[in-house]
Amino acid sequence: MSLQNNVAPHNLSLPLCDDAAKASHTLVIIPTFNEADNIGKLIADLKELYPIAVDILVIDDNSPDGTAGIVRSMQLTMRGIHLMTRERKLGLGTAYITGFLFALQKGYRYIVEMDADFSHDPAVVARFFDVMSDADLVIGSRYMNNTVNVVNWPLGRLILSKMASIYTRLVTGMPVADPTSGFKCFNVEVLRALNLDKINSQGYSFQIEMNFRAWKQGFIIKEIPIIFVDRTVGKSKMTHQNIREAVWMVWWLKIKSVVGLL
Ligand SMILES: Nc1nc2c(ncn2[C@@H]2O[C@H](COP(=O)(O)OP(=O)(O)O)[C@@H](O)[C@H]2O)c(=O)[nH]1
Ligand SMILES: [Mg+2]
Repeated sequence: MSLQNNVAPHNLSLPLCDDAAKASHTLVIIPTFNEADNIGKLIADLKELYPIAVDILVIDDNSPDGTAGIVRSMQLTMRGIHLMTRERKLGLGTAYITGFLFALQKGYRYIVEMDADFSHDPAVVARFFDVMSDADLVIGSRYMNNTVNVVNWPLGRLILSKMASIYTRLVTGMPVADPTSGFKCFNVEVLRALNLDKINSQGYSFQIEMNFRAWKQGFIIKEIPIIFVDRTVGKSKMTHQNIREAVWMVWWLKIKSVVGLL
């Protein structure tokens, strides 16, 4: 893994940055694999909306389409853009864990997860903060109040996602309408409290596992409604393996919590 910010990955004893100004900032983490046609516009949009309040960290897995090069060129003209590159496609979960460790080391207070493909509207980032004062984790939810706010997904994928939400709630009891959503905002205290080294899941399970562990530790989770729009550029990287993993992972999490081994 090459780290452009000299960060040691997976080192949970990293000291917190004591720069008070920095600690009030928000870091938006964007994992990327072959997002060259999206990443430039997304960074530009975020920086236009939040020129100072938001820093950006892109975790790129050596995308063959040159995603990282686009980020590097934007770093020349814009502040607050960080890039970490990894040798190969290593999965969404480890990408986020790497980003969380960076956020902890640098002393960010709020950490946002966001996809690169414009399924998540950059304007919603500000809305997370309407709720962050009353919550430790805010999830951008497609399925609040028995509605479905998803645009342009094939019906099969929509049914699968909605069923996964119901299944997760039934098995775990966690009161979250959209547990697989990848658009969310953590207070840094949640990341500090969770044992990030224990989290091995990828894809959808990763989102479920983060929510479950936070919930079990007593952190307050709230949801805000979002409209999820399917990507118009590039391809989905989620696999059947990601779906299978989520099916057993919810049981694994439930059993571990029941026997006190979470
Ligand atoms: N760094 C990294 N990013 C990934 C990986 N898999 C997916 N992503 C990124 O994670 C985000 C969500 O993936 P996407 O394929 O859009 O998932 P979908 O919306 O569920 O179809 C996108 O920004 C992807 O580029 C991975 O293995 N490594
Ligand atoms: Mg997507």
